[in-house]
Amino acid sequence: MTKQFNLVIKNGIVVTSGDSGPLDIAIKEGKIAYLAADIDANLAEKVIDAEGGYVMPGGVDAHVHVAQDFPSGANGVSAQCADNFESGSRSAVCGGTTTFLSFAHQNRCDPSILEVVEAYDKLAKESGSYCDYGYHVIITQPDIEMLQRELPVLVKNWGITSCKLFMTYAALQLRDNELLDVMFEARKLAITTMIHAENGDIISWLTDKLQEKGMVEPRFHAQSRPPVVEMEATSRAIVLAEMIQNPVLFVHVGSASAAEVIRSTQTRGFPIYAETCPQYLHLTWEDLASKKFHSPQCFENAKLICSPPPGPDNTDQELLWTGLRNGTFTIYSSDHCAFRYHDVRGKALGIIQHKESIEGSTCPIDDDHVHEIMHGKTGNFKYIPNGCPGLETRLPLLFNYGLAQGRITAERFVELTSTAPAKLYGLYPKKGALMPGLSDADLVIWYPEGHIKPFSLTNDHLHHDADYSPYEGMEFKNWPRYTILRGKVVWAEGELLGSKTDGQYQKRKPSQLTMSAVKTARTDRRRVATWLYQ
Ligand code: DUC
Ligand code: ZN
Ligand code: ZN
Repeated sequence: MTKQFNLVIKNGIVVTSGDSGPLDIAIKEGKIAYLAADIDANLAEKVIDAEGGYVMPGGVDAHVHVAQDFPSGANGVSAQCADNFESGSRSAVCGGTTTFLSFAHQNRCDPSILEVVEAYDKLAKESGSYCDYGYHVIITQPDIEMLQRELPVLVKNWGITSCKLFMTYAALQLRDNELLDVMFEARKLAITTMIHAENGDIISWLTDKLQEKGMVEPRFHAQSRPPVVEMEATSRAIVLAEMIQNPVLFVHVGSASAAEVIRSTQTRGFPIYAETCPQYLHLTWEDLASKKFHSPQCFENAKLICSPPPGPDNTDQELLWTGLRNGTFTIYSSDHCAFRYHDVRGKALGIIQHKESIEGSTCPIDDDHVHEIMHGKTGNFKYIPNGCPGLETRLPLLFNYGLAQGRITAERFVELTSTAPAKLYGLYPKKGALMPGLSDADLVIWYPEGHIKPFSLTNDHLHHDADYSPYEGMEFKNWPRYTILRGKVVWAEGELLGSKTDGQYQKRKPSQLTMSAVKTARTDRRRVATWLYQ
């Protein structure tokens, strides 16, 4: 006899961004069907006993880099992400994430962002995905005619309703007038503008000064970008955004001073959104300068290089935790941007390109030579690709160090990791919610407290293709026990059950958070170019 439900989850503490309580969940045809205090197990083909553990909407990681090349320092060699769609998504589901958004990256030589998206989509289709996924676009060549022609198609045909702009990196950086050009076009279509806010000119100037002084080891990367660099760019982008009334989202906010500017703008009433990431809550300059690795000079410190860098000490960390609690931060994402350490197109570029810049292009750049080259060398931070792995550890870190330590509530955990990113990027309520009939049955179920023996993380626990994690050695007392994607159990008690044909591309709607802001006309003539919209 056909059963009424495909799956019932019993005895869990169900948590949404608004409420939590002891409820059972019934799933039918990939959707949440029913939530009730006691659902009869006989009605289901399969039953999972959550044994008192938390049951939450699956993680939505809104900031992930997979299958992406990054223009890099010398000889035209680009850095390459450690993960493609297959390995990135595999690692996602093993860490409780059921949807991620990654970046289709326009290089300056690409005249069409639609072609960039088509090529990126081909990579996704070729490799397959264990979880659902969607794309943002990175715009580096904002030709206005191209934007006016292609952005509407991007929204209509692809459901891509967000773009990322850079205020740093020579190959990516937009001038203020170019930022305005994109924001102006994006606003017309309710496309969410994501800003990488660091002042590229200050960074280049400080980098040259550090090089002149011979301060080139990986640890000096952070000195080339002190927090004021992020704070200045954040303030400038807010001025631009407010002048044309286009709400923006600041990605990977790493410093308390940038968070303060964001907070005060929000308090003034202009809607600004912000994201922070695990690296800013768990790493500091001190980690980059030896605490984690052998010595301050050690090239291994390159493993922790990301942009913006983490703050100087844990004062910033505490203020960022406050920002997660008080709403300054709308979302918490991984910014998973993994480069293999032992890889000629990964972190090893920091040694290889440094050597080439000194000796000419005689350096062998094949994998056989990487270990040899890296032995005992310090390299140069300016050639090291910026980014760290973190897709699989994103939820466990916030669970163990945020929720379990009382820094955030369970409801806020769900809001930051799932509901708010779904709302911000047009996936809600299909994703990020447990609404009967409306929401996909994407779930993460945690172990009940004390159920697993605390363990110290090693890279062997993880399922990405990176050869390290910045969080190796940290203690975990809980981890996702089950991950469920549209009703299918894809991860269960340490076993990967899903397949790379499970994931589906997600066409997105406009943001639910920024839309209301776009409709609110303000009249402060000191800040707003009101005539633009008359
Ligand atoms: N920005 C990102 O979003 N990820 C890694 C590197 C960077 O600069
Ligand atoms: Zn960035
Ligand atoms: Zn990123």
